[in-house]
Amino acid sequence: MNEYLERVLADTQRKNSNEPEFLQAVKEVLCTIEPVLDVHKEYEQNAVLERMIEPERIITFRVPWIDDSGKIRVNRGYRVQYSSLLGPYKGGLRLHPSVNQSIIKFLGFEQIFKNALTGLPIGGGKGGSDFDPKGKTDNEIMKFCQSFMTELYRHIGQDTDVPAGDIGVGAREIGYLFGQYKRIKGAYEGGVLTGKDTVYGGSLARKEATGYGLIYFMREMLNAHNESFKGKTVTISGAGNVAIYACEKAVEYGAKVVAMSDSNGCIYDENGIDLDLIKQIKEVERGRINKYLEVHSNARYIENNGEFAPIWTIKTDIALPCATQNEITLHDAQILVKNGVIAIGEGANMPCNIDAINYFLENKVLIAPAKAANAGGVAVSAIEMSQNSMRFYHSFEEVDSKLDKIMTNIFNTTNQASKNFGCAGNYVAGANIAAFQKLANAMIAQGVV
Ligand code: NDP
Ligand code: 2IT
Repeated sequence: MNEYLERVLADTQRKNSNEPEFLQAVKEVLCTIEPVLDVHKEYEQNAVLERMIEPERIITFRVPWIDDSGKIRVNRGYRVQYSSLLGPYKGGLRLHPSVNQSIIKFLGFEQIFKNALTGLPIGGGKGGSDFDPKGKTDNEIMKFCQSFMTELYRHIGQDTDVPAGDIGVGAREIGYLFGQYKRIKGAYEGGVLTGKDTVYGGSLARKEATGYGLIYFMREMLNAHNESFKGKTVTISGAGNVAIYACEKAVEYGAKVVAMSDSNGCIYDENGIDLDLIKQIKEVERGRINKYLEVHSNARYIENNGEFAPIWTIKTDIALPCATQNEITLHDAQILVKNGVIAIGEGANMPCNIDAINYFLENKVLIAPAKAANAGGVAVSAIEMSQNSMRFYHSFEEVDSKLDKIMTNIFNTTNQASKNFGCAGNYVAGANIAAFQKLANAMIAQGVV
């Protein structure tokens, strides 16, 4: 690393020493952009990195709500408005007990790069709460969402900040949040949230977008290396929104998905996962994945032992981490490589830690990096915003074909950047470099603000 990068990294570490996930995300970017900074001295002269790393604004707030037994509960809410360089702040809301400022900041930081890669007019932000949706009734989810929005509403708007879903937030939660926003504002601002149900303003293909987009990106990446999904074995962690639709499209392209998981354990079905059953268990019943065995007794269930995720010990050609951050460690990467993995597709945000990424790169495993590969969700969110502004809807096929073009374009941009800066085939560096340059140039153009 050059002197500028080292100084910025040291400053960031000093100021955020209690935020490990945030520091990890920053470090991953800083480790890859040196070739750009060597050529473009104006970035250092304009303090581009210092400004890019510091969020424009962080909002934290109290979220009190009353559970079904009448007890008062209190959670902490967050919205990090990271960067408005390219458009309104845009990014999801995560509801999970692990949520804290470090996690929301890492997600917000990555979001600004991802959104830049889409080529659409969206800045970056992220939010959420340490509220645990597991085991809560519909009524409790609604109470929480209404209280959360009663504070958040004053900070968002269709031209300022547009939240959407992430872990624990899907169409049900977005509906409760939207209803409360509309009630407080007394106006129908359709584009203030995305991921809405299609009955009242959501976009067709938003639900499928992140998973399908991941597979479109990987199709291009594999193709560039004379490979494809056809006949390949695939394992997918998670069984949520991203995992389910990645599975659907991978199977459509001729792959055999043999394993999926949730936070308790994974199922292995050598006949190929029955995705309709997974959708029934996860999207309809909101149950645990081991229910799969009640229908397919031939399948195996391997419970998490607490330390390593069992899914990465299963032999596979392609692994798609689609659950959460840091789910693939160096230990997991070593097993995957030993078992002959050829490609990793990051459906989740920051699912591979830095040691795992380096190990994959050293062993010539292709990596589709999260900031590029899972950008399909936010891209269709931006298309949802444009439909809300037009007061007009596209068909499923229209949105899906726009998504395919955007993902193909992101692959081409990423690939080209990796070639231009001497790291051909390293798409982690390519994505960081392409996004960084776009943000840096916009920042210089807009002056010191
Ligand atoms: P969902 O809530 O729909 O599903 C999350 C899945 O991951 C569940 O199966 C869940 O299991 C599992 N999971 C969550 N947290 C953990 C954990 N700490 N340890 C183990 N397993 C866990 O979320 P999404 O599918 O929407 O999101 C998955 C990932 O994709 C996240 O990293 C998110 O940031 C990223 N992403 C999402 C996008 C979107 O459009 N939704 C867009 C781009 C990225 P369990 O039910 O047991 O908790
Ligand atoms: O991480 C992500 O890109 C998302 N959770 C989706 C964000 C969005 O605004 O659709």
